[in-house]
Amino acid sequence: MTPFGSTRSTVQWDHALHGPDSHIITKLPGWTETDGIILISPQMGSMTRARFSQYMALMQTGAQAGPPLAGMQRFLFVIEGSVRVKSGAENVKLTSGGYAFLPAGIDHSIEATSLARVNVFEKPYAVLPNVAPPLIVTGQEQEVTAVEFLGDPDLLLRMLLPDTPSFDMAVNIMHYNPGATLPMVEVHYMEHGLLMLQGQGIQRLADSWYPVQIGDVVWMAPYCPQWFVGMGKEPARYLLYKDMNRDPLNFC
Ligand code: UGY
Ligand code: MN
Repeated sequence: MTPFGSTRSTVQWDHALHGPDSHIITKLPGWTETDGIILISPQMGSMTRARFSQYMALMQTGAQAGPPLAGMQRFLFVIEGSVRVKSGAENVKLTSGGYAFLPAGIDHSIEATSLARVNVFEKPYAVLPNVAPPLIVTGQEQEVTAVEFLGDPDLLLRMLLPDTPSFDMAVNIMHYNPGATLPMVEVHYMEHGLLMLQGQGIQRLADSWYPVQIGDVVWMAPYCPQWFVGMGKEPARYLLYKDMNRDPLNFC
C-alpha cells in the first residue's frame, strides 16, 4: 500500500509505465484457474493505440490456457514455474526462461505443471504475399547466443525469434552491465512492450526519465524517443517485444 496515492505507474499518449503496485487481476477468457493482468492492450493510448497485447498469466497447477482470438499469434515467456506446451508433434516443458512462439491459427494447449507466472504477447499476424507464414519456435533464453549490441561488450542482445520475413514480430532480451546505456536515443516506427526481468535502471520515454526495476512493464508507441541506462550492482535485463519486417504503410 503506497501512502498518499503515489505510484511510479503512468499512462501517457505515447508511452506508459505499469508497475506491479498498480496491477489489477482480471479473468482471461477461456483460461481455467488463472488470474490475468492485462499490462498493455489497444485500450492504451489515445492519439496512437497499442497494436498488440501484453499480459501476465498467473496459473495454478493444472490450469489451461484458452485459445487466442482468430488471427492472433502468441508468444509465451515463463517467468516462474513450469508449463507444458503441445501443438501437433511439439510437446515441450518450459521452465523459467523458456519460451514458445505459436503462429496464428495453430491449435495448441498450454497447461501449468506447477504454479506458474507467464508473460504473454499477442499480435495479429500481418501476412506478406509470397512469404510462408512462420513455424512454431520453442527455446530457452539461457541457450540463445548473446551478441554485442552495436559493438558494446557491456550491452548484449539475445534474439528469441528468427529475423526472417516470415516473422512480423521480434522478442529480444537486452542485457546491460551496470552503467551500460543504449548508445543513442532511438526513434523508430516500431512499437515496444517491455518487461523488466532483472535489476534496475532509468528508462527515458519521450521527454521523461523514469526509474524502473524488475517487474515493471513499459509500453512505447511508434516514434516514442527511448533510451536506457542500467544502474545498481547487478545487470539489468528486459524482455522486449517489437513489430518487425513489415512496411509501415501496412498499418494505415
Ligand atoms: O531494438 C530495439 O529497438 C531496442 N534497442 N530498443 C530498446 O531497447 N528500447
Ligand atoms: Mn527500440
